[in-house]
Amino acid sequence: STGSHQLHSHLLEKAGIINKTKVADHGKKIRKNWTQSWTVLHGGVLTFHKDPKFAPAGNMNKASQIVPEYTVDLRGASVSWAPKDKSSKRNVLELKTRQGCEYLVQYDTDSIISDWFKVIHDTIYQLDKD
Ligand code: I3S
Repeated sequence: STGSHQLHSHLLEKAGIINKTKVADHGKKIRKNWTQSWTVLHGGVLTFHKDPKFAPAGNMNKASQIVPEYTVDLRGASVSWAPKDKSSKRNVLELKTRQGCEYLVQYDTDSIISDWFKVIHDTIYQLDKD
C-alpha cells in the first residue's frame, strides 16, 4: 500500500518556534493576535500550535501542551516577505492560502526566518508540480 510516508517522501519537513498571527479568515480581515507557536511542516501542511502558556491548567504533561491552533494547506498557497505596512516588526513573512486565509510569520533572527521562508516556498513549488 502507499502509506503517507511514501506519499510525502518528496516534501520537506521542519519544526521550530516562531511568532505568528492570523490576519484574514476566508477573505475576512481579522484582528491580529501575535503569539509564539511551535510550528510543524509535514506532508505539505503547516501546523501552528497553541502557545502552551495559555493551555488549560491540570494534567500538564508535555504531549497535552501540543494542541493545534491553525493548520495551513500549502497547496496553492503563496509566501512572500510582507510589505512594510503589514507590520512594524522585522523579518515578517506573509502566507496566503488558496481559501483566502492569511497569516503573518515573524522571527527576529534572520537565519531562522530565512530558513522558514525557503522551506515554505520550496514546499509550495513541489506541491504545484504534483
Ligand atoms: O496592524 P496593526 O493593527 O497596527 O497591528 C498591531 C495591533 O494588532 C496591536 O494590538 P492592538 O489590537 O491592541 O492594537 C499589536 O499589539 C501589534 O503587535 C500589531 O502590530 P505589529 O506591527 O506588531 O504587527
